[in-house]
Amino acid sequence: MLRNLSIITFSFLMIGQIANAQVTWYDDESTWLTETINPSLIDFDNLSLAEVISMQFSGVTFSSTNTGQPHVDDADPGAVVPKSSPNNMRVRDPNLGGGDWKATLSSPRSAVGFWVWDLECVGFPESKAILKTQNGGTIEKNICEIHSASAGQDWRFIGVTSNDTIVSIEVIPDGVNGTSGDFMVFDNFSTATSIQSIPAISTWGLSIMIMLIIASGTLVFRGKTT
Ligand SMILES: [Ca+2]
Ligand SMILES: [Ca+2]
Repeated sequence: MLRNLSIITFSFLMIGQIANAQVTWYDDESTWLTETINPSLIDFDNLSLAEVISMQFSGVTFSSTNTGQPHVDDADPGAVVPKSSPNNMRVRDPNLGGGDWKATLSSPRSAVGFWVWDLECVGFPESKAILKTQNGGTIEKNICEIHSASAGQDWRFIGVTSNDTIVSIEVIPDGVNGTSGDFMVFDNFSTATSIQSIPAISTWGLSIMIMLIIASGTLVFRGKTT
């Protein structure tokens, strides 16, 4: 009976952990790097100019939503200088020159980071990222809450870590499919394993240990009464 109770408690502990995915957002790459291990960088620099960005990279598939059409672009004299040369990832939308994109992860990773050029939170304050985790559902974040003071033509880092495996991240500039909106360019997309996800494994171990102690206590108790 006691052992059954411990198994049930353990199961609830598992469900409780994965049903409450905790995420942390970062505006600074160096801080994000200290909270992650084994980062893997996609810099788009080995692709051809104007190439559609899709399935070229192991573990990550880029796709278009709302006609974002992520594709390769290079330096734009007087405006965009890639974060890493020669290429960046550009999106387009027939209505405004911007658009949104989605990165779907096929490898189990719990951290994502990327750089965005020309995020404007003055005038276009509602740009957002939509994060989906394996067991924790969908988490929406206004990226202007990460870079509230940003305005215009500079590179800004946006990172996130989770205690749950990340399935996908979608970025939607304010005004997509409207008559005007915030045009952006992206570069240096990274995935990693979040340190935040590692304590969960320790907690699982602790739960298993508690279950074993209770189970062994039950056996001792039974031994004394038979
Ligand atoms: Ca690049
Ligand atoms: Ca812009």
